[in-house]
Amino acid sequence: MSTNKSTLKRLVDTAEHLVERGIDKRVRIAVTGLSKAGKTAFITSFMNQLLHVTDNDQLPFFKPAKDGRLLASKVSSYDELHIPEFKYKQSVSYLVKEQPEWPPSTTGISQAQLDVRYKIKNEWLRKVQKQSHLTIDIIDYPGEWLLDLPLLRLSYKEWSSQCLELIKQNRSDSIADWQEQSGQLIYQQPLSDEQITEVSNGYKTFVKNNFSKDHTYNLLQPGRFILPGELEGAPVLDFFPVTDSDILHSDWDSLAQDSLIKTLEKRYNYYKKQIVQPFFKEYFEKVDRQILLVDCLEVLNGGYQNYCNMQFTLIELLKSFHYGQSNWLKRMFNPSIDKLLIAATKADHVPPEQHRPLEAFLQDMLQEARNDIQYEGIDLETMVISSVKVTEAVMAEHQGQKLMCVKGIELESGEEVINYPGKLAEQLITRNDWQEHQYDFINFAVPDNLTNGILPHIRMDKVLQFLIGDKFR
Ligand SMILES: Nc1nc2c(ncn2[C@@H]2O[C@H](COP(=O)(O)OP(=O)(O)OP(=O)(O)O)[C@@H](O)[C@H]2O)c(=O)[nH]1
Ligand SMILES: [Mg+2]
Repeated sequence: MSTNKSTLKRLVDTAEHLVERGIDKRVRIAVTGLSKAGKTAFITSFMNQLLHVTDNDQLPFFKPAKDGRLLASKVSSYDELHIPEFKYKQSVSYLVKEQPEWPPSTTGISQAQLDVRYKIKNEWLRKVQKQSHLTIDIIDYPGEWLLDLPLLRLSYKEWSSQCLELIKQNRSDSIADWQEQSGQLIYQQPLSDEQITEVSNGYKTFVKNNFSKDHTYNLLQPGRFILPGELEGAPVLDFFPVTDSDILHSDWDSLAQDSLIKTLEKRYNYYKKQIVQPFFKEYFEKVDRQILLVDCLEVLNGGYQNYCNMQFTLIELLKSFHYGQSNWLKRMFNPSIDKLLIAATKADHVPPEQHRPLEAFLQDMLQEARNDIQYEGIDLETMVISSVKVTEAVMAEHQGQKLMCVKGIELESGEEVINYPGKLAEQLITRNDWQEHQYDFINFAVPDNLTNGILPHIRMDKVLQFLIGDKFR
């Protein structure tokens, strides 16, 4: 009798083990986006919606929640102890405190881990086990560092040529200073470390100035030149591109190892190998799902050149993440991203009737990349979302016409305003298309009424459904 019992128990244990193995227990999500795209706000809201999943009636399109199958969720302590924890509580407290603010810009890496317990739906699996859990990993990092990803594909010469092109397109005073300084260098001869540091500092100033200048979205690299983090002042950041086209087109093979050009090339390769590669290996290697957040509104405000810059930068970034078998990153790190969501963030700046044209604009901007990725058989969607909705849509008079506008607190003035940002065109491809349209998107502050704990949003339920809905089987 007892033998039968123990056999039965063993069988049940084995069946449960098989069920556990058959269910995905873990999903790692890469939140990608340039600086200020809204990554931190997104992660905060994503966690907030899930942590309130049992009392959250704002998630009609997140099926497992709607079906009442999500039982509980909690922030769990992270098992990779060397990575700092994402400060979720602190992030939410910025939004809900007495004088609310947006959480500050990110300066280092942190990781969040959420556990969700749920009722199993699959009737076969349910015969053995009623419940399971899913662990969700998300990382947050400064957008600037993402800009280094494409460097992994570029040699020093290729990177220098790319820099030269970007400099030609985006002339500025600070580059003129640096070009004068670097124009005097004799690349075929050695240069002292002190002098290399000096010229490199000039290049850093140019990169920093240009980066912070009204979101020009240039692919200015290295990202650590803009935000060095713990590498501030480290010699690994002492290099710069060659932007002299004669030198660029010359043969470097015969140059001495201690020539300036070879030294710069070595430092560039060192930076790639010691800084960029480990960063991406650690944080993007095991990614299952990806969301790319795009701030289309800044671009619409900025005009044609900004549009071209952002388009180029995002396409380069997405290329680095290519999803098919032949991809370099896949070969190197073997990631397996099977779903990509490209989302226009901050949709609460736009009245709802303009969400569709905004999505069309986003689709158009990334048409080429979307085609390539879809070709690889990846599940790809575009959406227009707001992680934290801080405005409301109102009908108001604008230049003698009754129009749908958005009402909120203007960030700059702290005053309540009604804003009509302009009529979004679905296609803004040529310079002429851009000249016909003027946009006026303003930044909104967080109102002081988000105190009930659940952050208002636009389509975060659809985001949850797309990114993790299928994991609750
Ligand atoms: N109205 C509105 N504004 C948003 C929303 N999400 C982000 N913002 C605004 O965008 C700013 C930047 O958002 P973050 O989440 O800090 O952006 P980030 O991508 O984390 O930026 P870095 O950490 O600098 O890389 C915020 O301070 C807000 O002003 C949103 O859903 N609605
Ligand atoms: Mg951030």
